[in-house]
Amino acid sequence: MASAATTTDVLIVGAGFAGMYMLHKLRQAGISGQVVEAGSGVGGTWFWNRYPGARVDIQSLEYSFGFDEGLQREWRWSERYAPQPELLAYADHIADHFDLRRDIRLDTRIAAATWDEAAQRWRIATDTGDGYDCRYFILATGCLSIPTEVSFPGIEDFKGSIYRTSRWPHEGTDFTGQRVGIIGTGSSAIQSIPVIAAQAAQLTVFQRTPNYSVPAHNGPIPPADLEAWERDPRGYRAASRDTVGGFQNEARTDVLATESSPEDIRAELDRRWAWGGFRLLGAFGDTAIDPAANRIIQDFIAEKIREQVADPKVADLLTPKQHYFGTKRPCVDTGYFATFNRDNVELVDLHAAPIVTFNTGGIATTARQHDFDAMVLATGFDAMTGAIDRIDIRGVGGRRIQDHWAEGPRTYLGLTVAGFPNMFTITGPGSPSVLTNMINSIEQHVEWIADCLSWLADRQMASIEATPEAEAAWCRHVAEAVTPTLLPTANSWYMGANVPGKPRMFMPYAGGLNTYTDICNQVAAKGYEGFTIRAGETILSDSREFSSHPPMPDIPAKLMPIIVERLTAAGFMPA
Ligand code: NA7
Repeated sequence: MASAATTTDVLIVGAGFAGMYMLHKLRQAGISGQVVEAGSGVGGTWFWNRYPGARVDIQSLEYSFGFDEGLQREWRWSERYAPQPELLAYADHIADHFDLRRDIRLDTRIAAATWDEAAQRWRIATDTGDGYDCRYFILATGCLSIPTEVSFPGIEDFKGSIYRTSRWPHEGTDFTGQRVGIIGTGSSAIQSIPVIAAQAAQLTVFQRTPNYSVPAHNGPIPPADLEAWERDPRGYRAASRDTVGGFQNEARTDVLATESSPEDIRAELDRRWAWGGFRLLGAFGDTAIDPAANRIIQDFIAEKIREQVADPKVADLLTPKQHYFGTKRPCVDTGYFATFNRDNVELVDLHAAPIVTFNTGGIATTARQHDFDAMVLATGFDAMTGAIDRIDIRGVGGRRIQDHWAEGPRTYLGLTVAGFPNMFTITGPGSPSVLTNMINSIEQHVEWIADCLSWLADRQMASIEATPEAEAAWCRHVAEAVTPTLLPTANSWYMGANVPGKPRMFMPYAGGLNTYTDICNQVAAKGYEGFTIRAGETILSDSREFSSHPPMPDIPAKLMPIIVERLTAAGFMPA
């Protein structure tokens, strides 16, 4: 393979926002990069997820890059929450504006990557038979790129059309006059159901688990936000990045729902509901930890569902009861619940009537036959690890990433993996990623990686590798950060719970983007502590420890007993 391989400093997998910004940032540092992308266009998530109603769930003013003044000034979003075509246009604009396409190869998958210890380089193989020889290997593969391989008995017999939300046809679909069925009630389904219902003759929604959804109240960008942004775009972005979630949320960590009066709670939740989107998450400091506080928000949302859905039985079925609010990423909708008031929409509760089989006409549940012209599968993703462990990645000594991650993904800082030198993950497991505004997390990762590679180049170093000790300490910290919260209690894709056989482990870092950024900066400032850095026989640094722990947050006294109990039970504090 070596003779057929193209040489580059850095091979980047994926031409979504992460891969494109990485390429641009490396070029600025004088480092050559090549992006390889499986799709036939750039845009990642926004290239693939073209289902009707697809749009971002973070306000576009914040879900956009801040690294370039010109880009910021010339791009204007048409709505608070941009729709998929506009997000894809933004991705294309970035590719053109920064002249990235000449180093992006489309329609090509990376099949394998092998670390050559002697040369301290990665040997990369594509699915077209050629390859790359590179110093650094960067996985910008996205957290929600690989659809779950759900399969239903008899699905191959179905005579109608089958669509996956995550692989929607580029030419679009026309459901006019059709009977459509949709499986799933996650974010993709909740966004597409109102749009499909408005077009199709009949829409049947097969629901296994109801989800919390808050209204987007989409429309023009709120004037106050636009003014604040226009006054000081840099300051606006910095304020977004200096938050737990990477977006401005008016978080009130010191106000507890369980200590507030019913009138104050109501006023605050009503205000946030009217504003829309994720702002509900920041209302009180105890809802992510204390079940009693979470219950208050659950009851509030249940009431909002009852207000929107005319049939009390349907409203009850649509009300989540099996997980706490916020333990799965809440959905942000436009008219979802009210869609169930339409005469042409039916809700099927899969707990009461499970699917027995697909057949030529449609779906047979234990209750009856449902006939369809088209089926939509909105059944989710093999999140966070799916796109990485489908590549045959072999590190030091030929160790496979799948083996290293057999009990769940292990990383140092969510950026690197022990035994896999010079390999970086952007928004990988162990980083805040999917708990945040992804664009801000991407910016932070790309900038940290580019700084690291420049630092190594300045010192003429050939490789950087997380030590097993630092990786173990980081994994422990990731587990410790989430343990006090309710997050691990849900069967979420954060936990790997939606993929049969996937290890159950909370994958993203729940300590907050702001805290995480501080930790990463401290690690770099200490000369990349927790890494072995070398060129051939020369070892520049071999600091095994990871000592850059965050300061203890200010925790309201009332929550301390719950937190201590959970940390003790999990072995993080002595009994
Ligand atoms: P999600 O949120 O993982 O939703 C998948 C949905 O599909 C969910 O309602 C699942 O029910 C349902 N599902 C999955 N498999 C089945 C089977 N076999 N039978 C019936 N129902 C099934 O994926 P999305 O694409 O909607 O959203 C992913 C993220 O993208 C989202 O969080 C946003 O951040 C953007 P379950 O809950 O497992 O009972």
